[in-house]
Amino acid sequence: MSSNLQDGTTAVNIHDLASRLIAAEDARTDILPLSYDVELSVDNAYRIQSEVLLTKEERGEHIIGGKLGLTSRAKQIDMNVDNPLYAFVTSGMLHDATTPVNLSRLIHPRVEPEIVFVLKEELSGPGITAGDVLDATSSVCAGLEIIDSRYQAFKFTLQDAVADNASSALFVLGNEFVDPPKDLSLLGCVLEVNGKQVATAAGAAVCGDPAQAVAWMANAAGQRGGSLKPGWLVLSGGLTAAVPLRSGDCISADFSRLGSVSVRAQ
Ligand code: 0L1
Ligand code: MG
Repeated sequence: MSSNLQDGTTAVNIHDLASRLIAAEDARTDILPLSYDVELSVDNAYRIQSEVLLTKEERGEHIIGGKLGLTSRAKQIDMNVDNPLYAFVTSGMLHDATTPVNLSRLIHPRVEPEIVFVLKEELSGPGITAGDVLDATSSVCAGLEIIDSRYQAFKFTLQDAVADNASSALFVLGNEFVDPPKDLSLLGCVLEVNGKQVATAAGAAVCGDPAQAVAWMANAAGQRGGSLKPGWLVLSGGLTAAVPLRSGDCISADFSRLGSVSVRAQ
């Protein structure tokens, strides 16, 4: 379904802009950000994101969860924004950690460690707190997200990133699913590339507390009529900067309490 909306002085065609992103993903070719020639509001960026997801659903994928991006204060300052952004993950993005990622499927992938929530109850904003998130969570586990912006050199505005479903591509999960600790901000993480330590972080890197990040998504999605569903996975945001995934790499993240998770590329 296509719709034309007035965005400031610029007519925005949601369907056509979503098609640019889908075409880039299909062709594994990076493109100029949409903001290069279109003025986009955040609301219209989320409409483009929905249209991108609709295309994936028409192709047989289904939404299995949510994800947050721009959750670190450093990244927010970089982008001159005060809030994270949210997007959704589909069945086609869940990658089996024992199978190497085929890099020919991707443009310029990067990997970041994330704490992943498994929900047992719906979270529907407004008014959701970090405590509500923990109550609605059956378990948490270690994850690695493989992001792959459709934009050249990962250069974009907040609106561009929202429209591009927050650079989503693939993600892998660890094997240990544990009851959510009361304070995820203290959870430690070590990121290694080919056995070499490249970054360390604590859960607090994610909006001060990853549960707070998930609460933010429930409230922000609630404003647009959405909610986080029981059974969904929620990738709460990268704990460290994302590192490039290159042929032959093995990237692993070791979390206190959650065990480790790794991904290889061929
Ligand atoms: O998952 C993420 O943190 C991605 C957020 C979108 C922007 C980016 O690609 O860094
Ligand atoms: Mg991420």
